[in-house]
This record gives sequence, structure tokens and C-alpha cells, in this order.
Amino acid sequence: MRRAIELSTRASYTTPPNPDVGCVIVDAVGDVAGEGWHEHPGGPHAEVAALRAAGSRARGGTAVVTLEPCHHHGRTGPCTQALVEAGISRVVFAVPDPNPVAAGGGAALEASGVDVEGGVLAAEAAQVNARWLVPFRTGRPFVVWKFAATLDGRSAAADGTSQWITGGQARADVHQLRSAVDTVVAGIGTVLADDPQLTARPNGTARPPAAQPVRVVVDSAGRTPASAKVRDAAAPTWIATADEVGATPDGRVDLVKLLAALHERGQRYVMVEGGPVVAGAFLRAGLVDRVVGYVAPALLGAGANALAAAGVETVDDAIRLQITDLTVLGDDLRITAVPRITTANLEV
Ligand code: AOF
Ligand code: ZN
Repeated sequence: MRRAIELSTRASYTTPPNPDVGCVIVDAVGDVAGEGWHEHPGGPHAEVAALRAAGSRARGGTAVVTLEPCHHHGRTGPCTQALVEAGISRVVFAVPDPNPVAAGGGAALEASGVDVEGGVLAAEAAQVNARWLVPFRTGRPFVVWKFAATLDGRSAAADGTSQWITGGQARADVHQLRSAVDTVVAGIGTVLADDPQLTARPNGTARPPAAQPVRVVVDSAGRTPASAKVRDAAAPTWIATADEVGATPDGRVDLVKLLAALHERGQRYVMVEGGPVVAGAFLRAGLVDRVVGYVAPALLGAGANALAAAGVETVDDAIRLQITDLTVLGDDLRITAVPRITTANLEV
């Protein structure tokens, strides 16, 4: 299962809105016969990819898969059927499928005479697939906070300049991440200071407007200028004001209501980027599920911090994170980490 979980992470930029799933087929004598993972929506599910790799060695073997096999005709056929037809005699899965249209695969396999065991390394598998699971479990989109900073935690120099703190590889990676999410959130402070366009331009070319994430400006008092780049035709935009979304007692956009409204509109994967104030508000509210920090080995000593007040007064209250991935991108480091406490309850 540990190997299947590892495989499930291979295409995390192209799988959304589908889940990240990995599968290992073990043959009747206990050797690995095939491995597979889900690549992109509409493509073969992990189980089918692994069955293809295993060929006839799947007969009498075991399928180890990170998500309960689907039991529906969606963009592809049901994996339950594919597993039975391949002669699989045992299925071990980690996390039950919460998707009502695809669920029930475990019971269906049992009814077909397959030996089924669920819940193996469930917490670990759920963490890796949290991007897909959190919306089912919480009724709000999964939220990733992305930032770029120097080693001393600054996102701009004393004179306000910030282009560029990280190198080309890290910035290209940000565009991949932006292409994977369906919503990009920025605060009015960032829009007024930097006038960002907030579009996904993987490999240097902008995606068509329909394939762009929705741009959301958290703009309590509706101050986004008519000429702001976020209002151009390159991507859909929602200027979220306190009047429209609902306000907190201090007159700011209520982020819980904002996420509920986004979920209502079908958004499932939100990236918060820019700036420190909005990021702090999301963190304070316990609404950040994953942090992705691009850290450059540079020092500024003065200038804006990557994060503003986040509800922490004393060191005992620091928002503690657990690192889930470290990747070197050119001269920079990408640190992925998960807060130990969010409003998303990932227990299974
Ligand atoms: C995947 N990949 O490896 C597995 C999935 O979009 P469809 O029609 O291909 O079906 C997606 C549903 O299938 C998904 O929501 C989940 O419930 C189930 N399992 N999906 O995309 C996979 N195993
Ligand atoms: Zn399937």
C-alpha cells in the first residue's frame, strides 16, 4: 500500500478534479506484477492502468489500491468489473470512496466472490489524496496557500520590489500548480499594490479563458479598480465583497461564507496567493489545508513578510506544520507542509 500511495502522487498537477489514486497488482505467488496511477480526468483509472501492466499475471492475484474501486460507468467503465474480469481474487484498499455516484465498489466486489479488505493505511492515503477528499468531507473546497519568500521569510525588498525572488524553475512550477487548481484567491492589498493578472501560463502560454482558474479578489469594500488586470477577459473573475458574501463582525469578507459560496458554484480546489494579509486571515480561521512555500536561498533583511498576522500571539500558539514533501527546483526549495489543525477532519 505504501508503494501504491507513492504512485498516487505522480500526476497531482493533472488529475484534478479527479482523485489521486495509485494501484499495485501482486500476482498469485506474491510478486509485483503491475503498477498504475491515475494520470488525468477521462484517462484510465489507477486499477485499469495497473491491470494493463500486469496482463495475465493478474489472474488469482491481489489488487492494492489507495481508493475503493469505483462501481460506476463514468468517463470510463467500472473498475469493479475490470478487476473481476481480470481474475483478481483479493482487493485491498485504503480509503472508502465518498463519491455517491461511484461508491459501493467494495461490497460489489465481495458479491462477486472477491476477498475485500478496506482501511489499510487509510490515514496516510487520505492525507495524500486530501485535495480530493476534503470537499466531500467538509462541504468546502480544499485550500492551498502558496507563497514565495527568501530564506529570511520576506516576499519583497524594502523598496517594494519582488521580481523575482525565486528562479525560473520555481516560477514555472507555480504555473503548473495554478493550472491544477480551479480557483485563485488574492486580497485587495495585492491587487492594489502589484496589479497581478493571476492567470495560469504553463510552459509560457496562457490557457484559454475557459480553462483558467476563476480569479477571486477578497475585496471587503469593493475597491478593485475598473482597470485592474484581474478584470481582463483572460479568465473569469469574482470580486467578492463583504456585502455580497457576508461580513465578519469587523466588516471583512467572511471566509467561511466565501468558501461555502465557492463550493456552491462547483469550485473544489482553491489556491490562496497574495498577499500576507489574506493568507493570515485564512490561517487564523483554520481554513488552510496545505502550505506550499517556494523558498529562495536569498536574504533581504527588510521588506514585507510572506505572512501577516495569523492569530498567533505567543510561541506556544505557533501554527505548527508537518512537512510532507521537499523538492529542489533549480536553486530554490519547494516545501509542502500540512497544518496539524484545520477545519478539515481527515480521520477515516
Ligand atoms: C479516478 N481515478 O484511479 C479512480 C477513481 O471521472 P470518471 O468518470 O473517470 O470517474 C471518477 C470517479 O471514479 C472518482 O470520482 C472516484 O469516485 C472514482 N475512482 N477516479 O479518476 C481513479 N480509482
Ligand atoms: Zn475506477
